[in-house]
Amino acid sequence: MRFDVITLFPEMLDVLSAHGITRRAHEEGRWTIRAWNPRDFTTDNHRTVDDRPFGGGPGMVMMAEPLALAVQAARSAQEAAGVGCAKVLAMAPTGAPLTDARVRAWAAYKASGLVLVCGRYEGIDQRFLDQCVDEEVSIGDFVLSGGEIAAMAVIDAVVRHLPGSLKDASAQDESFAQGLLDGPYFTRPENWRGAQVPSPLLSGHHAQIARWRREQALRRTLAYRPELIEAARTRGQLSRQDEVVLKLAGEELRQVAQTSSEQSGDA
Ligand code: 6GU
Repeated sequence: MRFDVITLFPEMLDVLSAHGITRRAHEEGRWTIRAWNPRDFTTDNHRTVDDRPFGGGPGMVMMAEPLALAVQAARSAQEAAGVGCAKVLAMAPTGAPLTDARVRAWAAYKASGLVLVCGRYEGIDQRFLDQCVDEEVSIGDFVLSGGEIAAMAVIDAVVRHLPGSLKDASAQDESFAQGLLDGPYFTRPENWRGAQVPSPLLSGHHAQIARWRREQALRRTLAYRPELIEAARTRGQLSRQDEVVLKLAGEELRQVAQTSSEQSGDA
């Protein structure tokens, strides 16, 4: 897979090919990356890429033309290399949330190219987004100083799903693959500073281990991401036994919430 990234800070992208799973997959030729600097597509002496927003307000806006020329150059380079451009993505906190489903959909374009546009400053001229971008992507409800870290998050998540990137079946079980958060993991020693590994994991009894792990995944998801429980329920992915676990876990969570609000002196 080929990634072309439009960024004012091309060096930021180097870490992906330097470490870990993404490095190995890069060395194996599973993906390539090229940066394009919008400054190289300006025509004025100052190489201007941003300007003040019409209508006033703080901050600066990225101009449409240098971005459009950079995207056009990236698309042409992809075509010339024999990889069609599948999608142009723009990274912005105003985008639609990144999800496992979107990541897997993009990874399915494994023989093609993605173009990722990184915003800086307050925003990007809307006309460029309307005319040159297919999808806008946010990696969460917080604001980064630029889209580069978000683009790297997208590339990392996509590369993990390219065939051969992961050694084993880990992508099958990992968090979100089943619509739930993964449960806790433990390794040696069995007793670490007085804390024991939960006994079901030491039982050697596969069905018991699987049941315990399912319960832990349900409990964690209910506590941190209750909307994922509701979604799994709607998809018909929760068994009667799951519902029993969730009922008990929900009561325990309400009990804990009530105890801590009493201790903090709430009504
Ligand atoms: Cl994609 N960009 C920026 N600048 N901030 C973000 C983001 C993206 N996603 C969350 N916050």
